[in-house]
Amino acid sequence: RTDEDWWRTAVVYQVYPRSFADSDGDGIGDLRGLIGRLDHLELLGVDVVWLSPIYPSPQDDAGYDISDYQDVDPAFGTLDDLDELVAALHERGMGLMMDLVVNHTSDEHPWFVASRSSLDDPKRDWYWWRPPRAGMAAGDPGAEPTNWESFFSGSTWELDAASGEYYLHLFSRKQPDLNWENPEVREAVYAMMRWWLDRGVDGFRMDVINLISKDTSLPDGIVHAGVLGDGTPHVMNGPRIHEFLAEMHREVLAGRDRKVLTVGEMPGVTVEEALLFTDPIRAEVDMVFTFEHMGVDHARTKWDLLPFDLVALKTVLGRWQTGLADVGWNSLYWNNHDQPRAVSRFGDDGQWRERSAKLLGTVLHLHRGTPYVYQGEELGMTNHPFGGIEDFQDIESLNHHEQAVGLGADPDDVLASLRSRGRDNARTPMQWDASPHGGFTTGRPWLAVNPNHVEVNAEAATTDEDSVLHHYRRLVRLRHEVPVVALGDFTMLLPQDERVYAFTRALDDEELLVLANFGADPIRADLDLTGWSEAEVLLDNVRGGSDDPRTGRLEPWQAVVLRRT
Ligand code: ISL
Repeated sequence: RTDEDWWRTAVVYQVYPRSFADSDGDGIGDLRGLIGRLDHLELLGVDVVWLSPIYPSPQDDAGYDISDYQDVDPAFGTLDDLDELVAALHERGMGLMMDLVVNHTSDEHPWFVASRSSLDDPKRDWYWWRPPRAGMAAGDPGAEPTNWESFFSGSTWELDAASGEYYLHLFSRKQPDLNWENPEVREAVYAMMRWWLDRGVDGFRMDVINLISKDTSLPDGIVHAGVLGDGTPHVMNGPRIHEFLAEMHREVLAGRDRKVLTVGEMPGVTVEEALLFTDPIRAEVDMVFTFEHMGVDHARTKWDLLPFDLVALKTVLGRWQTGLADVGWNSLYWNNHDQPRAVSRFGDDGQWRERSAKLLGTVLHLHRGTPYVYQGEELGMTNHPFGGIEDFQDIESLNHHEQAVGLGADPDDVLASLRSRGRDNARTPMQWDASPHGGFTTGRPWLAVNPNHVEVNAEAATTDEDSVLHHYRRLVRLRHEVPVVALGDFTMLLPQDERVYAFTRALDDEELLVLANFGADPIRADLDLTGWSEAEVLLDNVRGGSDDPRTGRLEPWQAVVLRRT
């Protein structure tokens, strides 16, 4: 792939290796399992695979706590397996994007082990060590250097009794934050990235990369609830973030023999910031993952459930489309390993599961940007019917449950939000067939397979031309073959309509109209469609509907793409 801009028409598929395919029966997915399933990705037609972390890790945060950046965890396989995966993907015309987790390491990484070993170890300054708050003794309640709350509950500071100092961890206490102010840290990360590129990988998905520059004065945060404060304004998009990313680009990504694809995961990023991050002239990253549209169904925290609001969703996505229309580039996603399943969240995972899954795919893939498909999304996989707390495994859910119940919340309410929003929903094993454990493993899966695998599985979807899978395959093909899908201008229609998602795309003399009914009742889109009565129906998720969608009449969860020239 030599064309510098090939990625603008690409579709990325995310593999969460622990839950994709298990080749050796230990109940944990692995690289050989993935290699054995590449036909599925080739059928879908995706261009790039983003692989969630496979590095050696104590697995405190399912691999996002890395103890060695340049090896493969034995649970997932070996470096030889990784090389074989790269070769097998390249042979099929696909690329591999590695997960780059460099805001923090594991506390078991040799860098941190050295850093913690003594106050004057050469690596002491590679992490954020601070003494207790002035006038307080180490370990006193409130003696932490700031009042910040971790993303995974509790303080962001952990006391190291031996030295009497605290280290910063924005996530779990086993994920100490690296100190990017130290140039040796940056060079060590760049060297590691170059090592992976030399090995043949094609890109990086950069985990919480806008957290690497922090306000070094470490101010306390505002307390919204409980006793801990919100540190995020002081750690997100910090003062040196653009400098660090431009340096990384210069030191690692520029001047390679081929384009390296990059996407920065950036909680709290605004569209104004994203414009800077993705402006090609500035040479930082190709695109960012915004979280803004993931916030349309909750209040201050992800656990405070709100009903899904289509108008809010359109407002956010429309603003990102407009904001990055001339400069910069969008990423597009509904799902990843941190989010509940989109069909359960924004669609209808009961009677209209297949149709609403296709609708969601249509709406997303017809936006301008690079679409990401998360494993199982292409099957319309749903949230899991979790029971009690013993069914959950994710550290974010377990810590939140413990903290919230400890502070007196009603355990039933806490469980209800875990069932709706917990990350384990995304992490139940891939459903390959109707056999026990869905064909994911011959052993005992690390997390239970959704009982609906008997019906919802890749084998059944492959043979059914009408399946969600084949609909996604058509969406990928449209992006590759119809230039207006990848590159056309975007115009939102009916922004205040509570049921219909409607927009146009235009490139040269070609125009597309997308109409989608987010609901189980038929509806007529409130648009003047006189110019569209002769349009070609490029895609429709309803077979043999009773009305002509070119009139604007839409059946339950119907989504159509019309084309005119
Ligand atoms: O903003 C958040 C509030 O809960 C979180 O969504 C957080 O920003 C997000 O979870 C960051 O995700 C990434 O980094 C984490 C890891 O657990 C996730 O799996 C990863 O995608 C720490 O590495």
